[in-house]
Amino acid sequence: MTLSASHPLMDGRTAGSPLITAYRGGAPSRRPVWFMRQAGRSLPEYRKVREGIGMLESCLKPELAAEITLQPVRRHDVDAGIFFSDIVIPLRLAGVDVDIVPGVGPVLGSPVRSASDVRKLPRLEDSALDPIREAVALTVAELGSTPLIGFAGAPFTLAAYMVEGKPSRDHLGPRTMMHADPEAWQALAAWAADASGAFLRAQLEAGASAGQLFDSWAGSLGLADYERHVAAASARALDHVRDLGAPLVHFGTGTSELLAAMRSVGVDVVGVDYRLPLDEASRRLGGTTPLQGNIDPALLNAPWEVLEGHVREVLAAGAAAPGHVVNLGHGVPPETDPAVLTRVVDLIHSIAPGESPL
Ligand code: 1CP
Repeated sequence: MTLSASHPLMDGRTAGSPLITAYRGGAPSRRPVWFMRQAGRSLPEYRKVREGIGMLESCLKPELAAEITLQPVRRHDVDAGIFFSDIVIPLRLAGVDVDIVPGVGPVLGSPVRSASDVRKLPRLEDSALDPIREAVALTVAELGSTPLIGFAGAPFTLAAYMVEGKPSRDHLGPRTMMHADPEAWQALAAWAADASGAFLRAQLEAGASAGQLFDSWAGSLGLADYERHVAAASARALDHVRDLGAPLVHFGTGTSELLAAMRSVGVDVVGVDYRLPLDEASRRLGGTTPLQGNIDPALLNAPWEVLEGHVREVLAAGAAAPGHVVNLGHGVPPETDPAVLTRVVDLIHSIAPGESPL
């Protein structure tokens, strides 16, 4: 199957945009930039519309989710919207008892610790994804020629919450399970892959022009564990959407040693965190893969001259790759001054593609 003729990627709206052009390794008309977590607490207009509404509830109100997705695009002139949702939304839509607790993060009523817990997981029904489709359709109608990026959590990162029942530092639960009870692990990873795959497919079919798989916590895995116990499930999540032909991005943090393995699950673009310069990341990938990243979020709070110097270095290092979409090395910290983000976007757009940033 492919996307419908009226989809933004097919009807001429976004296929030639700077973002999609760079994701496909072409020559964009300006340097594309967007920020992970560009929607959210750094914006006063976000805090205002979220007042008194729970995080997951706000994701399931289509008008509100569309409005929050659009806020940073209007404010910063970024080259993409990222759909306002969360990686645990497919769990909630399947009927899993999960909530996002303010100041904590995703919390499950019953952690998934055994093969029998996995067997009890409910199926995600296709119709449950309707609020997501509706929110995406409202968003892309407003975005016009600016592409929307859809996303989903990779099975390991989702399982990190499902096994522990809450955020953790070292993700010991899932890392123990993959060795101690590999069958239960495989079943859990397959369940998560199918839930995330269906969530991403709903967004792409409804109008998103690219998809990003977030394996935020993959960096807690060694390469051997990633290849043996995790990569196949991430590939399975993406198998749900490959036929649509939209560019696919894979991102994690602390993944400097995993970049090639993360590419080999079958993606067009690799997202790099702030730890590894992009020229070195590109070298590790044989110079053939477009990259996304990797301004250090810590520097958003540094004096402008320091931040500007760093941004210019990121642009210079990114020239080593066959395509570069500028982003942060992880999400926007909530205390970031939004005016600084706008200024970073203006700086990046002021340096023509091909012009030396240094
Ligand atoms: O009330 C709030 O504002 C809660 C903060 C918040 C927001 C704004 C959470 C809770 N999720 C989100 C939205 C969100 N989550 C987006 C869309 C908006 C955007 O990027 O502009 C996306 C892409 C995510 C994805 C997500 N959720 C990831 C992967 C990206 C990453 O940051 O690594 C992860 C790991 C989550 C889990 C999650 N959701 C929320 C929190 C605080 C966390 C992390 C908790 C932890 O383990 O430390």
